[in-house]
Formats: sequence, structure tokens, C-alpha cells
Amino acid sequence: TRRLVLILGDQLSPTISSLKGGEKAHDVILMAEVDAEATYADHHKQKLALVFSAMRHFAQDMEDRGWSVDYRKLPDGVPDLETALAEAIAKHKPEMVIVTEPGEWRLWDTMQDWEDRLGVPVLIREDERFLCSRHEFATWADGRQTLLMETFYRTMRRKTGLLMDGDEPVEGRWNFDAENRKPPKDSLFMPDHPAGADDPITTEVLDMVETRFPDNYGALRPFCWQVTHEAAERARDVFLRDALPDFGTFQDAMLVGRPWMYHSILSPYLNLGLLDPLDLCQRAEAKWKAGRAPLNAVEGFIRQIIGWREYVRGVYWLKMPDYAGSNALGAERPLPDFYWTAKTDMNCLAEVVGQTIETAYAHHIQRLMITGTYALLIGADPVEVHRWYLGVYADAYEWVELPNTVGMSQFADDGLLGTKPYAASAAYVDRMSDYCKSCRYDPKKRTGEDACPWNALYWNFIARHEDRLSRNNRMSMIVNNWRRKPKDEQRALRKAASDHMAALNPYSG
Ligand code: FAD
Ligand code: DLZ
Ligand code: SF4
Repeated sequence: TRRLVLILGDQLSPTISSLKGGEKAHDVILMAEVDAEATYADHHKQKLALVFSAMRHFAQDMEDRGWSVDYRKLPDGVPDLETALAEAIAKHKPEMVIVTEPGEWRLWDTMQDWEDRLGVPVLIREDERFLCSRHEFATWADGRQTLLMETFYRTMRRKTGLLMDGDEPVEGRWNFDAENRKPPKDSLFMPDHPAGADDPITTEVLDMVETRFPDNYGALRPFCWQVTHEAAERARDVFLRDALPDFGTFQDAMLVGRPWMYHSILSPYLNLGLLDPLDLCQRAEAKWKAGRAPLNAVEGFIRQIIGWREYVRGVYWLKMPDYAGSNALGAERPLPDFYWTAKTDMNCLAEVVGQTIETAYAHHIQRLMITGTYALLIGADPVEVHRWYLGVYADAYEWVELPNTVGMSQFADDGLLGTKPYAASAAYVDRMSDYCKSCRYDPKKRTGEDACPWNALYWNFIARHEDRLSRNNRMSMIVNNWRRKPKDEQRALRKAASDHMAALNPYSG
């Protein structure tokens, strides 16, 4: 064997850089289901099944294309990737090992020692599936006072030529968010979400996950996800045809029992390598050019992918490993048990956590403004919040999850990513969803038995961080509103919040 090419579980692209220049006749691909990767987070059962089934299908596909694949399966897998490599090196005796850089710092750090420990040259190549390399992002960030996403996004628009008219944005504007984010209407027609894979490989994997990981988070069946390139492409085409036109307008809306809304539900496929981000954006742009989707929807969608997705990855690599321990607000409370059980009489949280348990999915505003904001308001420990998000979603990998959680949602990086904390009271939830309509609490009341707990928690949060927030341009008005409140109202709000928090129970498994 000339080269042993290690392909990780989220590198399922036939054009992955580790395979460049490879020769089917002489090289061997190694793929391994290993305990270390399956257990470094409390992965949702559906996430485990998605990763393993997609890995097995990809291996099959590569064999059909003429590659030799050495595939290690759980439950009889190996403890970790290094052991899998060591065993494969002994078996195939390669001249060298090639791997594409991993998405997570944890593995990157381990890989630095592989060459020494394995006694074979190890070549780590750049992951070319991203539009902006780690180096390119570092160059962009160098010397900037603030790392504004919007500035970065414009650079990416120019680089890709997406929605550009020469050097200018089409229709003269970079961003159409002013037309987005409308509250939901009851009578919306919502596209169906395609049923998950149920081929024999997937069935075998689901059974294995049930037996091997019975105590992991979430419900395994019905399985919601696609596991091949072809099926992910079909899901993509259905989204582009049926949901993209309304994506922008109702991007932030939430409705009881409607987990998917007009979102693409494509993040797991993008992150695994089943879909290519640039190709997806070009297809969305083509819908606008053909008059099939409005610009506010298409621009908003493209911004999430070439803007936010690339930007958070850049920040992650720029700031790791210290970023993972950020805790600017000194938050230390454990997450309450209902993040695992969905058993709470706060309807918004019961809905979002319940849907998370059932599907391993929640859309951005549900993650940011329901589970995220509540954790922020009660002062939950950002590391614990991060562990939760890293486990429960089908699309969760640290490079994208950590900056969204620690930075955007918990403000633990002191505003590096977002300019202000995403604190909100019940008024926001009531405006953007129908959750409050069927809740036992009243979103308009601040204190009293049926007052929504979010209101007291919100003011308590403002009070707790009064000094810091008063120095923030975007928050100082709210701090002044707090300061103008009569003392007895302030006391009542703070007492209601501390009573609520004292009654929370940590999860005990
Ligand atoms: P759509 O709304 O259809 O958006 C299209 C695509 O844009 C997504 O598929 C995704 O690839 C990209 N995108 C959108 N928003 C973001 C964002 N803020 N950051 C990066 N990419 C974005 N996304 C993950 O992929 N993995 C995670 O582990 C993850 N953790 C998150 C944790 C928190 C606390 C928050 C607030 C957000 C997190 N996100 C994460 C971002 C976002 O919520 C998801 O990408 C999105 O909900 C995926 O659903 P979708 O494919 O239907 O997205
Ligand atoms: C997420 C995941 C899981 C659950 N299992 C495996 C595995 O058994 N083998 C593997 O190669 N990759 C797996 N992955 C994906 C890796 O965790 C991912 O490559 C790293 O976190 C880097 O992003
Ligand atoms: Fe959530 Fe409060 Fe609305 Fe109930 S009233 S759904 S707890 S915001």
C-alpha cells in the first residue's frame, strides 16, 4: 500500500482533499466507528445513527467506485481513531498516512502527535470544503478591532460572486433582513419534511444504536434523516422548490407542533459533507434569477451559509482552545432537568426541548431565543450549556456549535461574536410564536402566580449585570428602564426570579 487515507465521519465527500492525487489500485481508505468519537459528547441517538449510517453508505459508495476501504464497525469497533490507524498501518504497511484536517480542535491537537507515535509520515491537508481557509480568516481578522460578521460576509460575496453585479451587490443592497423576520400566521401552508431513511443499512445501524447507546439523549425512532448524497440532494431540491420562497419572511417564527417551518433542515448534510455549501448557494441564487424565489429569501439563506457558517468556523479556529472556557458573565448554575425531559409548564421550553428530543433538530431562533435565552437569563454555566448543544442536535460539531453557544447565545465571550446579549422577556416569545397561547402562564404579567417567569428572569438578568450592560450602547436604554422602576417593583421582580431559580433541579440522569 502506498497511502492510507483516513476519512473521518464528517468528511463524507468524494472530493475530500485527503483523496486528491490518490490511486485506487495502490491506496487504502480507512474509516472507523470508534468509541471515543461516539462518547465525547452525549450525542442524540439520531445523530449517532445518522453519522454511522452515512459513513457506511459512503464506504459502500467508494467501494463501488473502485476504492479499497478498510471499514471498522461498532459495536466491535476500536477505542479511538489512533488505535484504528495503528492497526491499519500494521495490516496495510503504508508509506504514509493522509488525512484532511478535522473540524474540531480536540482531534487536531491529537493529530499533531500521530507522526511520532505511529512511526509513519502523516500528512494533514486543508479542508477545502470551506470557502474561507483558517489562514485566510486569520488574515482577515488580523488588526481588526471588531470582527463584524457583516463585513466578513461582504468579502465572501465578492469572493464567490454570489448575488453580485460586478463589484456591487445585486439591487444595490447587501442585506434584506428588514423584510424578514415576520411573526407567524396561523394559516400558513407548510411544506412536508421528507421521511427519514429506512434502507437495510440504516435499520441495522438503528438497532445497533438502540442496543449499544440505550441511555443517550433523545428518541431514536421515527428516524428523521437522510444518509446518502442522492437523498440529501432530493431533500435540498424539495427545500429550494417549496420552502425557500418563504424562508426569509418567516425565518424567526415559531409554531406549536411545527418543528421544520420554512427552514432548509440541511445543516446535518452540509456538516457531514453530503452537500456542498457553494453548490447549494448557487442553486438558491438560480431560483432567484429564474423568478422562483424573492431576493430577501435567497440573500438571507446565502448569508447564513457563506456568512455565518464560515464566520463562526473562522472565529473557532482563531480563538481555540481558550474559547471553550469563556465565561464573561461568571455564570455557574447547572442546566435544569427539563432540558433532558421537556417536563416543564413553560410551554415554549416544553415545545422546543420536546421537538429536540423527538427530532434532534430545532431551528436557529428556537436554539437562540428559547433554550439559549432561558439559559442566559438563569445564569447557566456556559460549559454545561455548550455540552448540551454539542450533544442534542443532528448537526452539532464543535467548530460551529461552540461559537454559536458560548459567543452568540450566552455572551460568555464578552461580545466578540454578538454586540449584545440575546436577553428577551416573554413579549418576544409572544410576538414570534404561538407558544404563549397554550401556556399556563400569562406573558403580559410580571409578578404573581400566573406571571410568565421569563419577565422576572429578564429584569433580574438586567439588574445582575447592570454595570456591564450600562456600558453597552445597545443595552443602556434598557438598564435605564430598570433604574427608573420603583424600588418595590424591583424587589418583587428580583424575588420572583430567585424563587423561580431556587425551584429548578439539575438533571441527575
Ligand atoms: P437554515 O435556517 O435553513 O439555514 C441554512 C444553513 O445556514 C444551515 O443549514 C446552516 O448550515 C447555516 N447556518 C444558519 N445559521 C447559522 C449559524 N448561526 N451558524 C452557522 N451556520 C448557520 N449549526 C450547526 O450546523 N451546528 C450546530 O451545532 C449549531 N449549534 C448551534 C447552537 C446555538 C446555541 C445556536 C444559536 C445556533 C446553532 N447553530 C448550529 C446554527 C443554526 O441554528 C443551525 O445551523 C440551523 O438551525 C440549522 O438548521 P437549518 O439547516 O434548517 O438552517
Ligand atoms: C460525530 C462522530 C461520531 C459520533 N462517530 C464517529 C466515528 O465513530 N468515527 C469517525 O471517524 N467520526 C465520527 N464522528 C465525527 C467526528 O467526531 C468528527 O470528525 C470530529 O468531531 C471532527 O469534526
Ligand atoms: Fe414561554 Fe412565558 Fe410564553 Fe409560557 S407565557 S410560552 S413560559 S414565554
